[in-house]
Amino acid sequence: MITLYAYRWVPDFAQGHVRDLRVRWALEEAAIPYEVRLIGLEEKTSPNYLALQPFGQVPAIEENGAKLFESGAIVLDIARRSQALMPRDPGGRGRTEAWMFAALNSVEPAVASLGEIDIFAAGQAWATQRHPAAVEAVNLKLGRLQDWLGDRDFLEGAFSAGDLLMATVLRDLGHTDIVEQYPRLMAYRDRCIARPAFKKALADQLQSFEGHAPVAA
Ligand SMILES: N[C@@H](CCC(=O)N[C@@H](CS)C(=O)NCC(=O)O)C(=O)O
Repeated sequence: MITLYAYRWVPDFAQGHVRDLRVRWALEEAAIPYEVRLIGLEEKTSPNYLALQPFGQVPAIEENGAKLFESGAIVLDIARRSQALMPRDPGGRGRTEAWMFAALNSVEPAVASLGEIDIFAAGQAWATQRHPAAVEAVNLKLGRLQDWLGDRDFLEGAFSAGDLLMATVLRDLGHTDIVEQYPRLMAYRDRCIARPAFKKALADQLQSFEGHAPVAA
């Protein structure tokens, strides 16, 4: 049985966006059962946890003694087990992997940079100055992505792990209205997150925070 490590609690802005969501979603799509081990934020840098996730982050998984970290690597591992996330033929596999890398390495950095500016550094002089260029960088990626999508429902025919990761990255722009400026991209994101597996994964992550807020000293 896979054990997924996730946080017991995170601040409101992060709830529903913590990256164990990607793993939960992939496991739901693949219909692979799993259990969740919730850790406190203070536990993420414990020697035991660092042996599992060298950077003290979530997600990480353990299965029969085998450990894996990085949401992309874990989703890839799950995708390799299920045609619900990745076709069997080498060409189809390659295209799925390319879109997984594209989501995490070509689109997510621009999205994360804007999130850093808007959420973590809001109001700071450097952030205000950097904001227009960060928005432009996101627009550049989203425009290209929308062009690629054209009339497709998904990036490559059927839904795959590439769509799963791309949709989670697009969701992280939820504090802005940028995706809404790209109607086909917005429809694509909404098509992905309308999937029952996503809804279950999201509900499960949100549910895990309930009753776990830190008590003020
Ligand atoms: N590249 C890593 C990033 C993981 C990551 O940033 N995790 C966040 C939660 S979404 C975290 O644990 N943050 C706490 C920290 O960095 O100390 C992955 O995709 O797994």
